[in-house]
Amino acid sequence: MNAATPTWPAEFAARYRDRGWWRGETFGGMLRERAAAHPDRIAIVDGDRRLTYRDLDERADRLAAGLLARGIAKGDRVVLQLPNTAEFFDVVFALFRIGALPVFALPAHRETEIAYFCAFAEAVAYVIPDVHEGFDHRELAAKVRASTPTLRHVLVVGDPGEHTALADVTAPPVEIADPPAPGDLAFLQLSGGSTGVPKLIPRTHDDYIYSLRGSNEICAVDADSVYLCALPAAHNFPLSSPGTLGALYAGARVVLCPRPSPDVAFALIERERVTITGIVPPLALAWTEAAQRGGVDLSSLRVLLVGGAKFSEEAARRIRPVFDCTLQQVFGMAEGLVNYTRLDDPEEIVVTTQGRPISPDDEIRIVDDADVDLPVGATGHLLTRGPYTIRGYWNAPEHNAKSFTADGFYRTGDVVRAIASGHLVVEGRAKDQINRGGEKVAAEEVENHILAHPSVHDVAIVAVPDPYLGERTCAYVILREGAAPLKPVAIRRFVRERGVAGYKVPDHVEFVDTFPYTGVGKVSKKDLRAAIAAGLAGR
Ligand code: AMP
Ligand code: DBH
Repeated sequence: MNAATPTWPAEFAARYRDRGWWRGETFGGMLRERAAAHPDRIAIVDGDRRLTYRDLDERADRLAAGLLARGIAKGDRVVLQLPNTAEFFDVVFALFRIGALPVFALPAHRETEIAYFCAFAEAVAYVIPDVHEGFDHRELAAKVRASTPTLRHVLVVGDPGEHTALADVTAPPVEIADPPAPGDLAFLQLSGGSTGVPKLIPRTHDDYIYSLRGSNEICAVDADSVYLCALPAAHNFPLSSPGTLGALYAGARVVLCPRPSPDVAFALIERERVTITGIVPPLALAWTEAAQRGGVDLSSLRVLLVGGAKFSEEAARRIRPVFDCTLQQVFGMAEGLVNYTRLDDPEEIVVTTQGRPISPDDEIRIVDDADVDLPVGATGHLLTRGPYTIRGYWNAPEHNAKSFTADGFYRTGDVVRAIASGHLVVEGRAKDQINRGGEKVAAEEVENHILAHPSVHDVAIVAVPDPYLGERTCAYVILREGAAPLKPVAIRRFVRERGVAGYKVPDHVEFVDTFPYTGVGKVSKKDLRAAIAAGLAGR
């Protein structure tokens, strides 16, 4: 940890150890133990490839040795942008072993985001596929490398082009002189964010492994489980709730799904006898419709986790009858706190709440705008502190002053209420973010891109309701005086060409003459949303 990245005060760390939450494990040690205990069990299924725990352990060792030989060392940051393939796990465990920190980019990220992650994290390496979903990551990497002085290595899964093939980086295993300690950082996860630039989330081996162990217990993941990784593997939900890492911790089998569409996912569920998976609400709708059409055997599925965005009660009610399995709602965040409905909760709780925290030591406060605690049942801002919730973002003192209370509670930006059992119901959001079916879009980040357009005077991004995604983004744009009229598509193209993830390109663009302003002259998103609802924004 560095000085600008706050961590748990000593008395909290001592309590979390005393209570047995932090057990002094590391990811490198965990894989070594599993490989010793059951070397021939299958750990990862990727298409026709089946890696045993021994294979994964050996591949991580050889890659760790190769990375060390190239000068990648403990504490170094490595931006990782791989799709759902076995190599994702090779790289992650190799880095865990040497104590270098993966920075978990998503496959959808483009040049602007990647360049930012590399520069901000001062990354020494960037790991990519050659071409994924028609996009050549090698070209992007060449541009980012040219503009990022710290970036010494671009490692490519597949044809490396001008870069280095990951396959050529392996070396005979070596003893690692200075392996990471359980309290050390394991990786940097990305925040969905609500500000102009994404923030990096520092997670330790001890805290993250605790969240895996807790999740496994709550979701009944054991050595006989088969977890389908349907969402992008780097995302915190499929990584840890209980996710691929939870499954590997349990000695279970991880099946990698290249695409989450029902045809691809259902074929894998049938073939591999998948017992548990996690998806976002729009996928849950698509899967429910497809499952009702029948024709595939989904009988192995015991638990379907749905989270990342609010799952509607009506859709939730359809899960058990259609899939003949238990729905678990999950409300989590990469910053830490994860809530689950329990497997033995009454159906009414399962379909109407977003679950309760993993840990008895997760502290939950629900407060008003002045940080005053509200009575149970009242709706307010969710603040939280606990054994796997960060105390601050990586190197972001100004953000931290706003995002955390003086005594270390994380301001989630979510608006919730609790019921007597402690289950939380997500009622809304105070942060300036659009949740596009689980994909988070920071309004300010996209607004800044649109403001760079020479014809744009001002812009406000707001969420508009959508039956499938829950929310979509709408950019309300005021053009400069005298600027020639633009079509919405010109704004969309402009944003896309600035090199950002496709899901950040506004779904709708509306040109208006004025915005509703607040008393202090800021755009009132609240009024803008109300205007949209009334169908008369700015006109
Ligand atoms: P991120 O910061 O990208 O990790 O996203 C975490 C945020 O996603 C939370 O703070 C919530 O706003 C939202 N979220 C996650 N799961 C749910 C859920 N089940 N219901 C409603 N919102 C959710
Ligand atoms: O949305 C999320 O970030 C999320 C959802 C469910 C998450 O991080 C998690 C579970 O761990």
